[in-house]
Amino acid sequence: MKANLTHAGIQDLRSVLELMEEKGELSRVTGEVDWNLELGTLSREVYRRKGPSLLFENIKDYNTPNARCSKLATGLFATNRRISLMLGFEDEVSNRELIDYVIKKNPQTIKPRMVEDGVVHQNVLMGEDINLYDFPVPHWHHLDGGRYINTLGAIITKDPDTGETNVGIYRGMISEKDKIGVLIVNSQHWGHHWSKYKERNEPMPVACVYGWDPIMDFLAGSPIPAGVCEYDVLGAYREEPVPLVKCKTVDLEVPASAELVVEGHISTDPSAKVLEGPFGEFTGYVSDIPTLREYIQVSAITHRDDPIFRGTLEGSLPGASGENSYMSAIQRSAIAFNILKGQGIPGIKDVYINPVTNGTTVYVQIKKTYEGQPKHVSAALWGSGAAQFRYKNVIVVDEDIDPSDHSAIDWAIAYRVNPGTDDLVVFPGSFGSTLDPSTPLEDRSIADLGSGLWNRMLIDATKTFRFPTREKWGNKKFPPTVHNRPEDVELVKSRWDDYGFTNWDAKF
Ligand SMILES: Cc1cc2nc3c(=O)[nH]c(=O)nc-3n(C[C@H](O)[C@H](O)[C@H](O)COP(=O)(O)O)c2cc1C
Ligand SMILES: [Mn+2]
Repeated sequence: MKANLTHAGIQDLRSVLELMEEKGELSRVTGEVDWNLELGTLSREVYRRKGPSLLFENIKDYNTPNARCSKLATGLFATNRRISLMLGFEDEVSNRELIDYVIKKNPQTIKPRMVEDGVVHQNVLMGEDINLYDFPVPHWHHLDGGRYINTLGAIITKDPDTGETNVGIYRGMISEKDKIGVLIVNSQHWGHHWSKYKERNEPMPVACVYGWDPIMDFLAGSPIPAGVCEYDVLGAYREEPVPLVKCKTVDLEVPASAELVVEGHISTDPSAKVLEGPFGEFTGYVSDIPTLREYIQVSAITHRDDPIFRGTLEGSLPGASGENSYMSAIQRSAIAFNILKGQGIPGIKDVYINPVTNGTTVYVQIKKTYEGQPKHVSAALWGSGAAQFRYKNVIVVDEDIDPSDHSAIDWAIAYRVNPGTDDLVVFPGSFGSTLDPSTPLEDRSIADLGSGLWNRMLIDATKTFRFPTREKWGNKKFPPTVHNRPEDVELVKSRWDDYGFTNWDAKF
């Protein structure tokens, strides 16, 4: 299936919602739904049933004629078919085709273009008019510390030294009508910027963009290398420059046809803190406790007429993974592929991530030509900045094992791994996730360590080259498997209709 390379027609969130509706991938929720827990609960139940993306049109307290914002879109990424459509394919393509497309596009760039004005500035609110509670931000999950406004918002910041812009997704919770509490992890790109603003003792300007071409979110939620602006990569995906407008109160640029933008600053005053957390995280576990953290002091809100808020229920659970999980599985596989190729490791055949781990576990299929190759793979992945929060477990398999087939993986681990040898390698004290509940709390303290610490694991489930060859195994180091010989299969196939099976009408 060919990608529609011009990505034509997708200029904003609305055109994607239309596309999804046309393709039977969007359901409007017309009955009243409460933003308070009901909307999140319903989202989970829709994920569990592999249901459509949703446009909520009747949200409690926001369904009055004078409501500033009455709609919320969610679930746009929660299947590979929807990701395929969003990237411009006509219908669902295979996991591998998606990954190949992303591998090709992620390293490309086209610079954005500035435009004078855009519909994002149809409404500009400042001063007393600023009220985040005017927007139907859900209290997604009962264990969340509050209403998380930043779940699928693209957060824009600039490097104060180089002026480079970064676009990333980082959680944020409404704490007052003009304050969003945030969790800044130093190793994330806005964290790099934040460290520099702190050194300068200057507040960091921030813009939060909700609802635009979803490829923006697809890239903002993924580790595009530091110093590469996600807007530039987005331009390459669209094959045209991203049209940006200047913000009203901060020196930052946002897409001209975004639904909603919140502008503000994060103060470097150590006493400027609000309570943030806990949050139902991507791991499927609730993380941390209410903690005093930095906040975005809102200086302006701008939005289109009749804006559509964009957000998502976070948290992967077996059988009920959401948007972040699906998009991460594709992006993190493609990024791993690019890292391995970039390191010049030969024989990389496939990379697979099951959405439920968001990339915490990654399977790499290789054509093995040297014994140290699986270690070469894990070292390259763990040495990359993209390993923040990801690639904790690296499982390397041979060519005959389909990395997306769990029965094949289980078989390889059962019979190609000899625990107690270097088939199983643990790399302790590496940088890692602050959110993994299997890691002790003291190793997850951002305040003390700047980031999390992770013990990482390689399972080398490839056939070892260390055994001697044996003549009766055809001069191989491993015995032959009991797969049928092709010539025997041919015989059975040719005689299939003669066997006279009763009660079974299978065709060969
Ligand atoms: C829905 C969603 C929510 C996310 N929430 C957070 C978050 O709260 N904190 C965080 O550090 N990363 C979060 N991420 C992951 C980051 O977006 C990801 O690491 C990305 O690479 C950050 O951008 P950067 O590489 O430019 O720093 C989230 C991703 C998605 C898709
Ligand atoms: Mn970045």
